Amino acid sequence: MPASVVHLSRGSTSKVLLVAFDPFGGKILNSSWLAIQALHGKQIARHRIIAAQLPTAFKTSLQILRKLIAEHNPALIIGVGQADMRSPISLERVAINIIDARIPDNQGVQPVDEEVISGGPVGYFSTLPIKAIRTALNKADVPVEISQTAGSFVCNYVFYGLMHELSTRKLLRRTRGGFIHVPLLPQQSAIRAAPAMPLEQIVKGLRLAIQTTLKLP
Ligand code: PCA
Repeated sequence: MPASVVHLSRGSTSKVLLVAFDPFGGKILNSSWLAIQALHGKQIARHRIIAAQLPTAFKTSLQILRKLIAEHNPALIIGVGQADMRSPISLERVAINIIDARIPDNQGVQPVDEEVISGGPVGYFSTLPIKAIRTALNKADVPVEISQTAGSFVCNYVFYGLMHELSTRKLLRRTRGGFIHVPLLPQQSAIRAAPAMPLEQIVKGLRLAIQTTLKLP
């Protein structure tokens, strides 16, 4: 059997891995996790969606992400996180090699001015087609923006760690990846007068982002 047939028969290229986070900073919900859970098991452009939760914690989050990548060998990996003060869906352009935690993570760790990967490049660009995704969301009336920073907390840490894996591991050369921040849900923002977006709209935006990416070579 030719190698390509073996590859396809394993179905290893037909998955999309979505990872999001548990609640952090004293909150009881995380909109990113609720949104990707709604997509778990669904088929989009002939790919099966796998949604997994990461702890909002440095170290453990990346360890789990690496295991998930090895287990599923996905064609596309998107990290999704909650951004408390943003009203549109934010398509992150770049991950940076810094951790500067404003609050402790869920394991009480608060690194300041540390590198994500010691000696790694300053940054990695998302390999999602962010402009095409923006166009698709605009057409569907889902508020969207391109963001130049994923912050310096656990989301940027996971985003950078993901892009580092994709660019340094031979087997993942063709795997695309990126990060999307989503707003709070209305029930979360009411207390804090922060911007919000209904869950269905966040899910619609993520679905379109996945679809758009898979349709482009
Ligand atoms: N948002 C945080 C970490 C987990 C999450 O959902 C962040 O933006 O870093």
